[in-house]
Amino acid sequence: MSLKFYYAPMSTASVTNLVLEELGVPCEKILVDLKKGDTHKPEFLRLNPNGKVPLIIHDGVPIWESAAITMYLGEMFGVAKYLYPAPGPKRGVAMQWITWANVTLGDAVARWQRNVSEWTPADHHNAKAGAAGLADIHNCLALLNHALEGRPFLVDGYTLADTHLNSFMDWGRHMKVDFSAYPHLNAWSDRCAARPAYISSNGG
Ligand SMILES: N[C@@H](CCC(=O)N[C@@H](CS)C(=O)NCC(=O)O)C(=O)O
Repeated sequence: MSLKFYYAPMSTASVTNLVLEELGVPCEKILVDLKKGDTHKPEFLRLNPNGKVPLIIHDGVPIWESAAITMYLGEMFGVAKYLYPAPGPKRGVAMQWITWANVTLGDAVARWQRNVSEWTPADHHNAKAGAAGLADIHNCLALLNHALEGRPFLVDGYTLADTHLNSFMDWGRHMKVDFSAYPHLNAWSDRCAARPAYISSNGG
């Protein structure tokens, strides 16, 4: 079995890094420099024409998009370790949360960031669109807080759906999003952060 993982620190690849840590699957990690434009070089684009990390190559086959990677790695390596549900409705619930993280929450995040952050030129900013993105982030966090009321994790015991979605919370805290109104979410996030894989991957 060969598994390569192309990553950059403080990027969407952090989600995949945590997933791989949880699974304990041996892989070759390949650091790419986003500032130097490594993901737009021909040798990288041949593997991922989308020009982004994360990218994994499993037994010679490139797979990109973090949600697909989490679900794929869960299916391949997570079921036997009770970190990903076997095929069936609970698998569906895990896929739902992973997809929701990238599509619904991810869209709100992208609209907020595009309109306020220093990574986008100031003349591309639209304050009202940025505020609407942030409001939608809070709608998502309220939904998640409600879903976690009275339950320890998203699907029965801890799964890679928790790993994946909690990684977005780390990013939100890094970006100084106010989480004070979401006690169930915060308690869940603390449970996720107590995992040995999480602690080791964060240098704790
Ligand atoms: N939808 C993609 C987003 C990946 C993404 O945006 N990666 C960024 C880092 S956070 C990247 O590689 N950017 C390099 C570039 O666009 O030049 C996923 O979830 O994998």
